[in-house]
Amino acid sequence: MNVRSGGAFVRDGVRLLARRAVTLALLAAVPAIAGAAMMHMKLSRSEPAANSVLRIPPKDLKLWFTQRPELTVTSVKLRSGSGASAVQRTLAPLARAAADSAPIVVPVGVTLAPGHYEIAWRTMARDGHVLNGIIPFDVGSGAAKR
Ligand SMILES: [Cu+2]
Repeated sequence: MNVRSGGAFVRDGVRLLARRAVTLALLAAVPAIAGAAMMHMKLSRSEPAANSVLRIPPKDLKLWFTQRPELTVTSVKLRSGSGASAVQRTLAPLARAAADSAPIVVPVGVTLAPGHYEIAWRTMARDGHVLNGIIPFDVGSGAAKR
C-alpha cells in the first residue's frame, strides 16, 4: 500500500529535481576539474630514469617538467646506501637553460660507485604547488641491487 498526501508527492518531486540538478552540476564540473589537473606541473621524465640500471655513472642528473619550475626553491639530493651508512648530498648549483622545455641539470660532481641511489627532488610550480618525488636508480650491473 502506498498512500501519500499530495504535499509529500510534491516534496518528493522537488527532491528528485534537486538531485538531478546536483548530478548535472557534477557532470558539468568534471571537464573543468580534469582541465585544471592537466595544468598542474608534473615531472615528465628524468635521466637517469626511475628504476634504471646504468653501466656508466651519470655525470649529471636531469629533470624535465611539464612547466617551468621555480629554480630558486628547487632542491635535488642524492642518497646512497641505506640505514646508518646512508649518505645524502645536496647537489648544487642547479642550472637550466632558458627554454621552458629545458631540463634542470644537476652535476653529480663525483664518480658514483656501483650501488643503489635515490634522487630526492623538490620544487615548486609557478602556481605555488609544491611537488616532490624520489627517483631510484642503480649504477653497475643489476646484481648491485639490494
Ligand atoms: Cu598546480
